[in-house]
Amino acid sequence: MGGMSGSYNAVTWLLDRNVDEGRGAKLAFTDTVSELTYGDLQRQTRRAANMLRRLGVRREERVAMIMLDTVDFPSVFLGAIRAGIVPVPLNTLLTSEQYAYVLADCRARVLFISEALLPVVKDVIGRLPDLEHVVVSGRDAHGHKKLADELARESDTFATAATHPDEPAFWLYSSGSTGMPKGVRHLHSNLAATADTYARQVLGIRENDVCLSAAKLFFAYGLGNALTFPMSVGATTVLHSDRPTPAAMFGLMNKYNPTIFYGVPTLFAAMLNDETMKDARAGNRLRICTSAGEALPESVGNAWKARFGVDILDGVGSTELLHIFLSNAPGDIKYGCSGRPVPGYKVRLVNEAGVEVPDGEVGELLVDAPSAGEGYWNQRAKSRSTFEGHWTRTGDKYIRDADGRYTFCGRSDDMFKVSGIWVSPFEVESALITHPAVLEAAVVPEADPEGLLKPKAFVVLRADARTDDLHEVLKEHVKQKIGPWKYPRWIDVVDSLPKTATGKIQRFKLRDGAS
Ligand code: 3SK
Repeated sequence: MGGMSGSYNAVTWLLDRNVDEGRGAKLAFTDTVSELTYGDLQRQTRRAANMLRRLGVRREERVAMIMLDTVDFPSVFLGAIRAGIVPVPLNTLLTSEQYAYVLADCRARVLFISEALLPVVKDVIGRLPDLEHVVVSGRDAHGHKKLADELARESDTFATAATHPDEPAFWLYSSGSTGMPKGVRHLHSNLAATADTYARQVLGIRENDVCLSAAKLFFAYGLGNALTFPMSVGATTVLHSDRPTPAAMFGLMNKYNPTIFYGVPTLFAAMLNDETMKDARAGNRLRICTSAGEALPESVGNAWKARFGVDILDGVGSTELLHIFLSNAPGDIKYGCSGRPVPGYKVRLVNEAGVEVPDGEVGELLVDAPSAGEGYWNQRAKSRSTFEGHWTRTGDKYIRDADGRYTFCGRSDDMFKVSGIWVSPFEVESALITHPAVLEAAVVPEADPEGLLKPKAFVVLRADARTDDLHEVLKEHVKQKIGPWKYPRWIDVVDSLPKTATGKIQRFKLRDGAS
């Protein structure tokens, strides 16, 4: 990561360096309709930077992006950063009210939006005093500015803003498992920090890699997977704007032969279990898969390896820390755990008094990360309790074994005590899904008639599940697996579980009294 003293603009390092080093003609992004080489992308980002200046946006001001994964995403995101303007990519699955909140919160001057998503913000746009322009990516701008036309007007020369490595480059909103989203300010140096650690030292990413990410670019996991990491070495990314269904993923794998596939546990399980995809292959160049968002069940990791001959590196990251900080690594994989600290990241497990716990005891995970955000926008109390000097509190409970591997035990706020003993919903869920009838499970505390908390499970069954005596069978199964007091006293069979856009189970929505 050269040039970190004095001025440093992330786009110079991520994009211009590829052109300077002779990769101008190399394919950077394809979205199956359009393609951009590194040279094309350099020109597009310069046009985007000029356009933003023409629209009157000044350095450090924000522009929001509600954009599907097409080649327009990197053009806008990197174009803004080049101009020292701060792009704020937003989850494309929010409701109108959530957009109203977030767009007002970040005070975006310009909104870039994919045509298909316009209806959701139609009634919100007029309510935002700071919003001056809406620019639409797509064929029809519906009375707004059309991105392709705006870019075509601009020159492809631009003097990149001389930003500071510690200057905010972009924001990402952290959904968390409860409450309103919080804007995390990420710095110019943070992108290279994730590429130099996880991507280079764990994935061993290289120039001839072809990357396919099920997680979208608006999500920190997807942004690293499909933009920062491949661009850091001049590799190629395949973008996909629709839902990442098993059929879509297998289709792209066979068409583009990715070498790295970045998924999430639910998708890996769905790809393995889809009856119509029983003979599907994962292309012929796949060398590594990654998983994040929630812990990968051991059974899924083993089944994937058995079927495709490729390991899934399970890891954990956060929006606050930009990418993965604990991970399994090639040649050092233990399914069922999150692996070890990524080189460059330090971790501590502490009890409620802030004292480090020994191996074998559950503690909250704190991380000292080179890629930590500098705080939440306009949320001082929450910033202070999350970003504590060098250490960032993750809110995740972990246990470390004698080998130095970390296993997830649940969110701090999801753990509960049964008969005075901590129960990790995650442990009960993991036990449930080892039963052949269960596809997915979520466990929450529920008060029994005496007012004492006991585990309650919500399960999604596999299509071929036998349901005779199911409740008793599952209770007995959990008792056998993890101990008699942890079994779910109540089991509800449901069609699906509530999840965040990033695949985390929203247990709070299942708790007693939640509407
Ligand atoms: O949820 C995760 O594990 C994750 C991984 C990478 C980046 C961001 C997140 C939330």
